Amino acid sequence: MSDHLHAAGANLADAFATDGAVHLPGLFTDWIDELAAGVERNEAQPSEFFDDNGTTDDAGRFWDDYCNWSRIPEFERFAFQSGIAEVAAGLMRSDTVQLFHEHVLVKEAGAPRRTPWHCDAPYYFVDGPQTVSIWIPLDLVPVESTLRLVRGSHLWDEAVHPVSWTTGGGFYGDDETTRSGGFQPAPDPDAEPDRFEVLEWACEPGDAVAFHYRTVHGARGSASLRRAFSLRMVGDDARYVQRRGRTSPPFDGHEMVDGQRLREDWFPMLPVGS
Ligand SMILES: O=C(O)CCC(=O)C(=O)O
Repeated sequence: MSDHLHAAGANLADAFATDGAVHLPGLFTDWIDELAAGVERNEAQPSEFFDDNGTTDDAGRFWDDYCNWSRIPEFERFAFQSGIAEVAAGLMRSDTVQLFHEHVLVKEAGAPRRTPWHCDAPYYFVDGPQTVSIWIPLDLVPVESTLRLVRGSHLWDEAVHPVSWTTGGGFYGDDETTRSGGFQPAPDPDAEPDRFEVLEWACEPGDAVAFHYRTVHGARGSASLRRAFSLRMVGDDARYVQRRGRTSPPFDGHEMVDGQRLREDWFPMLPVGS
């Protein structure tokens, strides 16, 4: 697996730096069953963060949950034993890789619900040039329902204003949906194809799409079951950032302050180069 990455390592890291997203075919094929068992366990034993995003209709739910790796052994094994940290280190060009959290996103067959265009960084209390989420579909994903990413958007001066996925209102409790406070409204890349280039790859189960926390992304609904496991990691230069409102995940009582590295007892270092 690492051989695959090493073979194209420098090119991939260059593409990640320029585009803010890369497709890594077949990287985790050996881990599909393990991750699928974890997703099943997660659904049977949801956390307080489990959310069906308002999709209660029979057409197919879009549910998500996160921050469960320490109680779901399949997720913990994947984070520490799959070699994913090696991949993250290579892409971020970082010596260290720290686990932020994992996120499961499931669109049941027929789920009409889109994933709105957004970028993750403003929802998080950590930021920096070296960040990466690695999104791993566990099912065949046609291009119509795959993750869609705006090429180069991680380099924009203003991040996209964070909003609630269910209400569309300002995530920090603000009502602004227009440009303000260092944010810009979410783009509509389909309406302006000359302005925005969308990267989107049909995926086999076990492929991976790696993207920067500032890369704007979204997805359409899904005609077929689309289970995805996303592991969020940070590198050497990522630091705690005090946001102007709540964050997602919240991690209540963390006691970190602006400029600190994430505390290692909550956000463990992952093995790199072992
Ligand atoms: O799976 C999706 O539809 C969206 C994934 C996503 O937003 C993420 O992993 O940050």
